[in-house]
Amino acid sequence: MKLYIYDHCPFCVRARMIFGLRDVAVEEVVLLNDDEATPIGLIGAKQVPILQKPDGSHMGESLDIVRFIDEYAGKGRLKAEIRPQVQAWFDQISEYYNKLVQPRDVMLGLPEFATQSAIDYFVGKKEKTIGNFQTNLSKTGQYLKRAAAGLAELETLVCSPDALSAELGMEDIIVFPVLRNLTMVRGLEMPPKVLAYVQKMSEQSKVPLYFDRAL
Ligand SMILES: N[C@@H](CCC(=O)N[C@@H](CS)C(=O)NCC(=O)O)C(=O)O
Repeated sequence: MKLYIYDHCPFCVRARMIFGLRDVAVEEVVLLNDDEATPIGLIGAKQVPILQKPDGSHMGESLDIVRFIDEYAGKGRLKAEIRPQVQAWFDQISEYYNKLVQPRDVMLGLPEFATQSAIDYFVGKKEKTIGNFQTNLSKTGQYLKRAAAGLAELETLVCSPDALSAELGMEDIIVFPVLRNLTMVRGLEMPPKVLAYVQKMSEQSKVPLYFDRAL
């Protein structure tokens, strides 16, 4: 199977996680961010992740890919329920998440931004939503304060380093990708249970963190 991704894409991390967690082999293909022809040719939309299934057909939508591979692997099933407090936590990160992460995405040397035109495509698109990247970078301190309050709430919801809830589930699939991306923000301090969870989930899912290149 092949999985078309961008490294920075949290929806792609959802899909990457299930391959790691269930130990299913996959070839990851990183597309350039301004490559519209490939995804549109595969699923009719400029969007990743895209999975090429064993029968050669293609499937989009991260959660559909997660459910498909979870069933395909045949090693138990992810718990479907998401606690309302976890959903509420996820819903409030939009206040600061994109503003902290998107300006940094293009500064990390990621393969989807290997060309200037790929960087320009992303910056042009995302600045329409969050505003100027440099301005957002200069406001890092204020976003970090909000992030710290959010992470303190999440700390009370972490059951163990192995899974957010008592067993692996969709909670992990929605929460880990955004925590993993926040590891690219220098100065962001994760409370101890959240940090242990992120490190263990990165190992279990085989999705690397960004701590070593945080900026
Ligand atoms: N609902 C989709 C959302 C996927 C999505 O929004 N992917 C982003 C990357 S994070 C994308 O491909 N955006 C188009 C672009 O960057 O031009 C899913 O869960 O797979």
